[in-house]
Amino acid sequence: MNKTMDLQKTASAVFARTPVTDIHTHLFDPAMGPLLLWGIDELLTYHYLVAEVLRARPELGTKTFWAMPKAKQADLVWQELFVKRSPVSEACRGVLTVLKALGLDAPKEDLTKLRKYFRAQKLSSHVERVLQLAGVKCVYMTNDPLNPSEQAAWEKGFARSGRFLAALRLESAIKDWPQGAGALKALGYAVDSSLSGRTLREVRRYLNDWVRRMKARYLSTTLPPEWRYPDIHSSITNLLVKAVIPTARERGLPVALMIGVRKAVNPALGDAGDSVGLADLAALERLALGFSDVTFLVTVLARENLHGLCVAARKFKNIVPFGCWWFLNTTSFIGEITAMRLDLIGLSFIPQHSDSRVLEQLIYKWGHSRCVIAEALAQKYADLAHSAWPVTEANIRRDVAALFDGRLINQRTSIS
Ligand code: RAT
Ligand code: ZN
Repeated sequence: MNKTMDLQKTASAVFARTPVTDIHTHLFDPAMGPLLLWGIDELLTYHYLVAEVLRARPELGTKTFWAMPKAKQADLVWQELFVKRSPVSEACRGVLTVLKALGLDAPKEDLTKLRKYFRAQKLSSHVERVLQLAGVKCVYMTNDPLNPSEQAAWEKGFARSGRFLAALRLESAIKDWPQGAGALKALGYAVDSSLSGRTLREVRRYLNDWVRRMKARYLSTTLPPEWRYPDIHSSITNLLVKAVIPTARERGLPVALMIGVRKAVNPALGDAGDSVGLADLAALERLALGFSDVTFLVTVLARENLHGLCVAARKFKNIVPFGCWWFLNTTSFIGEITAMRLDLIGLSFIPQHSDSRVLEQLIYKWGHSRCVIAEALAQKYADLAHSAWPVTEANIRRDVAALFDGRLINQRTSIS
């Protein structure tokens, strides 16, 4: 590649042509029916925007907001955050990116017309179009067998789409034990609150059964900032260490840990009510050391933890940092985080996941991420060119594929 070559353009163009594997979303296989959220009302009532509209209307009671029908909530969000103010936040801009990509003229269309457009779509072709516009090859779902509607869909069975892969989510079963015990019992697992040997065996049986049934590719859970390892008094640590990790190891699957969320600090806000806290990464390092043949896909919620996570990954090859999670999924943070990861761990991380909850969000979450990740990569290639290292388009293609095709999920880590 000659020196005048515009690395930024090349990196962006390569990236635009590289289909990504989105390793964490809350989307569902279209065959699972209403579980897959899509359309303008869902986009506007995304919990990120709920938090923002309640700030715009501080006198409005949260209960009053939740009592409104979804379309009315969406009307309010549109009025307050798009009409009365400029929609500058990441989540607001995201809606505009989606509408533009779908060929809709947001400022000229009112919600009625936008609703009409979405109502006219046939879901199967709309899903394909959205994936194509987002440049996404396949997405991982977040699958919880203890969610009654999800359980019913799995038990009934459906023709799986190759685009929607499964990941078994663990909180409902193992967090705040023995809260999950009742639901496990109802499914026929002979657990009790004591975490005795039989209970652990039964939890493992539950995990094995559902990994098999869903063809789950990894097991995942969020963890609070207070999570520690070792910790003989903590039920979640005991369940992780004695049930989840042994099952993952036996089946050759990774465990995804999403650390640093403080759940329901403002319960009235529902999904929008969770907050952030600083994780103890020394606990993660001890876990990685103790289970050196298990891959841990790790994301953290606190910006202050990102550097420590890169350092931990340098020490433990079985830690794979992934994504810019939730409050860090904004263009300014993605740029900063990606540059730091490239500096510290080269190409051995998964730069982003979308966390989309509404189908069309794939378009903006990947659109916005692609721009800044391409910039961060281009800067690295410019540095290499400056050091007289030949940067070729083929090499850029190879690197971008390694970052985004999901291969790190399947990497095997041998015992140290
Ligand atoms: O980013 C989000 O939408 C959060 O509400 C959570 O879903 C988080 O990503 C999680 O998976 O718990
Ligand atoms: Zn999520």
